[in-house]
Amino acid sequence: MHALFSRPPGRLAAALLLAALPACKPAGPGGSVPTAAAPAEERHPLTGEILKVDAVKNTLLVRHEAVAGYMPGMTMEFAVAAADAATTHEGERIRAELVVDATGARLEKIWPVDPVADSTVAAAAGALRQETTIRGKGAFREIGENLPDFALYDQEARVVQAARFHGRQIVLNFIYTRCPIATMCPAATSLMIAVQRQAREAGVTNLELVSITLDPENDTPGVLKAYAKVRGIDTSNFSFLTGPEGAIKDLLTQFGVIAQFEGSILKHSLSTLLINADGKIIWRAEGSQWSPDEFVGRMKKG
Ligand SMILES: [Cu+2]
Repeated sequence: MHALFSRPPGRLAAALLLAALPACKPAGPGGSVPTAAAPAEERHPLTGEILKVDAVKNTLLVRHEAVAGYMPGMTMEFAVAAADAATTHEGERIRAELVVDATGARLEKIWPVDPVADSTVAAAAGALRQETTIRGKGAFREIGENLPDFALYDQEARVVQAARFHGRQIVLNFIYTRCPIATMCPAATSLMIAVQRQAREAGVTNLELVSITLDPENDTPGVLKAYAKVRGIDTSNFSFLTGPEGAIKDLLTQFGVIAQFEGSILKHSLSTLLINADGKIIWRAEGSQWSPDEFVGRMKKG
């Protein structure tokens, strides 16, 4: 009998108890007790220059500008994700989100700041915007039309322009790294990997696989790099691209992909396109039930 009651509370019970604590309210007027505020997470935009990358400790030493309303400019070490430590380099200027919580200060959402790269990406985004507007209802690119021009960042934070793929056959889709639905983006990425392998086996020598993020707000170059690394993806001819939200929206319009946030879940459709070496769209498949043969069979070999 005693054993029943002397058992320590289960983990769940303990968690519930802890969760209930901060909700305790003073009973009434005058009974107000100063409660230690829950260790709130603060987020501030930060810009600065990387002085040192430590890819073992996963830290960046950054000489940063003043963080409005938070701290003056100084040189400070920040924790970062392993992929960010692997993507950034000394001497690089970055913009990031400074996250301060009970565990310390870290940088998230790290983007390179390079005037030349940024102006290339911004100019392409502007042209894409204009073109999408001009095409209006005809923005959607049918089979037989060309790949639109774009400039985005890849998983190494390098600028990638559509022109780079000229003379290459491309399989292109849109995914996002946080997609929780196994039959959607994770399945799409598995299919892309299968296409990559089967095309190689079939003797296709000029294939490029391109996955553009649907969620550029979260999917920075470092996040995309981590996504590829965790899945053991061979990125020698498989690029993960991100960039300005506007440019990605316009590409979605032109490629006929629907994506909309509902709370924190991004509801989206899936399309995969095959573009030939002349930059012409020659095939597309919807959803994630297609077979890699559909694509590999339509590729030029040798
Ligand atoms: Cu998805």
